[in-house]
Amino acid sequence: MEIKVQKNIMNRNNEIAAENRQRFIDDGIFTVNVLASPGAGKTSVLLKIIETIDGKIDMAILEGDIASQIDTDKIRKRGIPVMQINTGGGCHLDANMIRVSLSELKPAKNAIFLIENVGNLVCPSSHDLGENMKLLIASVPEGHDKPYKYTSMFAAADAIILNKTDLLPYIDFDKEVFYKGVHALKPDVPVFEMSCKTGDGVADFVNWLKDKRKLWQTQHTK
Ligand SMILES: Nc1nc2c(ncn2[C@@H]2O[C@H](COP(=O)(O)OP(=O)(O)O)[C@@H](O)[C@H]2O)c(=O)[nH]1
Ligand SMILES: [Mg+2]
Repeated sequence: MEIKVQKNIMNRNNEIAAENRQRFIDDGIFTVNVLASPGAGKTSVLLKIIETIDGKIDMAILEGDIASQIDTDKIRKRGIPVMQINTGGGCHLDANMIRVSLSELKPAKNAIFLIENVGNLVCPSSHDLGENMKLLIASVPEGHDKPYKYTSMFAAADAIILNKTDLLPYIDFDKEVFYKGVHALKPDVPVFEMSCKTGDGVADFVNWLKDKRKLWQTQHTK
């Protein structure tokens, strides 16, 4: 019985995700679902993207957290439309939360819409939001073994950022082991090494993101 209820919930989530996806196509909104464990650097990466885009493309941000407005306050200071969803204990965002946020945020046509999901490497990977891509942020202090332990999350990622590379000299992080684990799950996934502290790797990633958006717009929008 419980399994049936769960199946119905997932079916409904997927229906709403499909509606969100259509809305994104209709309005040319390129949507990125940002996934990571707590503290990996999701908000820091969003701030770097905002800084690099520098107002040249409209943006909107949705912040998902169990509690608090902390991340929303950081984004709001940059003058970008932002909304906070507190799940009150829920470990992931769902498609309906995105639908509700769209009517409040009203992202501009052709905007980049970044969704910071709740920090964990388990549940968010299995909930389609209607996004164009899942961006996974791993970070050096978490260790090189994470692709071996959180396989569904790494397998679901369309792109991976390895953040906090400024800490590589201080932490036993074996990049070769990390990349081997990543590529065993997804041989072609792009991986961007980045430090939000020094800014290394930010421009390369944002250029790639802009190219992805352009390609998607030519393929999917009128
Ligand atoms: N050394 C270092 N610290 C970072 C980097 N990126 C983020 N941080 C720090 O890591 C902590 C968590 O970052 P935050 O962006 O809030 O992570 P989130 O919980 O995934 O949104 C903060 O103290 C950041 O300043 C980085 O590239 N290098
Ligand atoms: Mg955050």
